[in-house]
Amino acid sequence: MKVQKYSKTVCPLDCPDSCGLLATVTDGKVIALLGDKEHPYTNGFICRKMRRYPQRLYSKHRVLYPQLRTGPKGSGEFKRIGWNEALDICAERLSKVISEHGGEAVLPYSYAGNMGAVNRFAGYPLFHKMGTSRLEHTICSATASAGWVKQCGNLPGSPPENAAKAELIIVWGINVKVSNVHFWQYISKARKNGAQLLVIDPYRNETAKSSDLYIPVKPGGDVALALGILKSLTERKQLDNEFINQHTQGFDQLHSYLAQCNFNELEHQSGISKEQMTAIGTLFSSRKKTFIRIGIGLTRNSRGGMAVRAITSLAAAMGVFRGGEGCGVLLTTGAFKGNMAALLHPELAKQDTRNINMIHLGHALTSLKPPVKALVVYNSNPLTVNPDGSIVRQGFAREDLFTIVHEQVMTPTAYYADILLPATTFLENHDVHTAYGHFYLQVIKPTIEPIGEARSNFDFFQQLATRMGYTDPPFKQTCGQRIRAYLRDMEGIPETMNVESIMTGVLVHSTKSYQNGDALVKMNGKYKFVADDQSDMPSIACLTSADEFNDPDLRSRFPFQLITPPHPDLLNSTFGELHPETIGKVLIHPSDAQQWGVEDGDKITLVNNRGKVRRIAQVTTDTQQGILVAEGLYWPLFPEQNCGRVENGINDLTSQKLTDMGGGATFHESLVTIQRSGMA
Ligand SMILES: Nc1nc2c(c(=O)[nH]1)N[C@H]1C(S)=C(S)[C@@H](COP(=O)(O)OP(=O)(O)OC[C@H]3O[C@@H](n4cnc5c(=O)[nH]c(N)nc54)[C@H](O)[C@@H]3O)O[C@H]1N2
Ligand SMILES: Nc1nc2c(c(=O)[nH]1)N[C@H]1C(S)=C(S)[C@@H](COP(=O)(O)OP(=O)(O)OC[C@H]3O[C@@H](n4cnc5c(=O)[nH]c(N)nc54)[C@H](O)[C@@H]3O)O[C@H]1N2
Ligand code: SF4
Ligand SMILES: [Mo]
Repeated sequence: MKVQKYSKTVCPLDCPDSCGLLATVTDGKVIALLGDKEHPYTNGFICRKMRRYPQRLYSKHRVLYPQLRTGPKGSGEFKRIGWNEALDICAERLSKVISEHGGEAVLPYSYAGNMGAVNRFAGYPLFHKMGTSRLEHTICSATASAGWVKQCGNLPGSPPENAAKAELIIVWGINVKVSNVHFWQYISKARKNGAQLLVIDPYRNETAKSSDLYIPVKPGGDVALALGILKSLTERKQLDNEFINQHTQGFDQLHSYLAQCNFNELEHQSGISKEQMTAIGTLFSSRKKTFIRIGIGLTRNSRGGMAVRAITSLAAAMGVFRGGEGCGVLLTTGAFKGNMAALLHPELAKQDTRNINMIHLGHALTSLKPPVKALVVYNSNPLTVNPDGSIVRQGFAREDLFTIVHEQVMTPTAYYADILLPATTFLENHDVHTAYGHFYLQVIKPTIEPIGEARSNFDFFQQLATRMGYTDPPFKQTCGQRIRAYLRDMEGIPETMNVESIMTGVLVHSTKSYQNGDALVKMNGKYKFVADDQSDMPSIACLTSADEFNDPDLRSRFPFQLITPPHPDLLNSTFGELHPETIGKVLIHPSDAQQWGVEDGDKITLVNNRGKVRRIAQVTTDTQQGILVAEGLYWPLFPEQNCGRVENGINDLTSQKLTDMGGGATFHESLVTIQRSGMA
């Protein structure tokens, strides 16, 4: 007879929704994943990617046991070894690098393949102890956060549920229907009651297609657009003066700046006419209950931090931060604040060591001095997700670089490992999950036994630390002990709960989920139009110039602006192995297609000074003239017969240039040109 059970867990992927899941387990195998009906935000449904997760769990691409490289770097030729031998080799090689070159010659590389707090940060205690170089985790939200903090301090984002009662919802630089699907339920509710949905994005994405008004801003043109709307509202005296007087400071300075700003320049930078800016302003001022959902997408360019600053300044001047029914501004929720030291154990570090921005991985592996001699990768697939891919590959191909990769599936990065180690998935783990798109927290227990010889990040790093001879207390902790230490004194936990009750797996709603206005009052704070920190950035939101897009030398060689947003089938590069033959599409405007002799369905090559990549042209007015859109970080395994594995991906075209704030990546600011197939 079959034994069937249902188990609650949480989606571990780097998605704002952090869904509550219900796993169906038959005879020890997960056969289905559904949305938890008792999780108010998940509301019983999940995205199509995650419904396919059981396929990924048991896929032939899963890494099942430790392996040692036998062929050339990148060949994927390995032999099976045992965990004991693997740990011995790792400890021996890392110790040798440290004794010959110092701890800073070791670079840990990780990101958010697993958002569980313990497993995400599991490597830190060991790397602190070893005195390795430190990776700056800037690839995703660092710019957005820096822009937010500059103007809003530690103000949390509004509860997404507020949007259900809004009269106007502005979706700014986020493809809600793809990358934040559960927010759509509140948009739908609001629209049933007559709300308007305004979408601001360089291309008509899935969300824009379902909107009432779509504004095709130029990539990086959001500062000019936000300031243009604000200028027109200021001139027509339609600001929320009461809110400005009570809850903000420094508006006069922005007001003077706006007065001398020229509409021609605002139009030029944003691509949006003064009339349209005025129309948006009218919509804004006529609907008191406005909710603004700001995406991270609009920050992945050289004006990205400033864009968040300009949009929040617009929101503050219109009193949207007042909160209350239907009102709010949400970038990330900031729902809980746990004891990070209990995860990272910085006290184990004897001294500060050098910082390496992950965006500069290519540089770090090829030309940094003193060089990186050992690399430990977990929770990430840098060969696909990191910008300037061809340089990153050059680094990974170095014979003198010792590379450990701890992975679930055979990713492009895994191919380049010297030692490849099998990682468990969240279904095999113990952990705790918070979210950046809602206000819930939940502890998860393993749903099934580990598959093959997979081990969690936590177990791997604890065992490696022991092998290295380290005996400090953090290396003797169990996973449960570390979760408890993190939860102790966490901000946002209701007084009626304690660590042990949370450990049972109940759903916890943050006490920090107040309205923005309340938050300002509770935190005794004000929205600061004039930032009071001492950085070299301008103190108010203002126009700045683009980096790559304004470079005349590059523009004359590479006439198209390329943006590279997510695809609904992938989560960054996760799930790539389920699409082994997909090279992905690139959207091109019909007039560009005609001028360049490109037809719908043609395989074209996108080229720039950094690399080239092939994509299938989709000729459509969903994009603007001069703007190419390549959705999805595909890593095709077998694109064409006899072609073998393809190494390059869309990030061969993106650069190691940094954003204006927070040291983030300019994923949506690359110039390229087109070659048709055969010309490549
Ligand atoms: N299906 C799916 N969901 C995902 C992901 C995924 O890969 N696939 N990734 C997850 C992760 S890690 C993250 S960080 C989030 C990211 O999610 P988002 O915050 O949505 O950010 P992006 O995905 O970079 O881009 C979103 C939108 O920003 C637009 N955009 C690009 N440049 C500009 C600009 O200059 N101005 C404006 N106004 N818009 C611009 C893009 O065209 C795109 O429509 O999504 C998460 N969810
Ligand atoms: N061009 C372009 N590039 C981008 C983006 C873009 O919009 N455009 N988006 C960027 C963004 S927002 C982000 S956040 C980054 C994301 O970059 P990454 O964090 O690298 O994200 P993924 O591609 O999802 O790769 C995560 C990997 O971790 C593995 N993994 C999952 N769980 C575990 C675990 O428990 N243990 C171990 N050892 N491994 C695990 C998965 O199998 C997967 O291969 O990509 C960035 N790259
Ligand atoms: S990827 Fe996002 S929407 Fe899909 S199940 Fe996970 S948290 Fe939910
Ligand atoms: Mo991200």
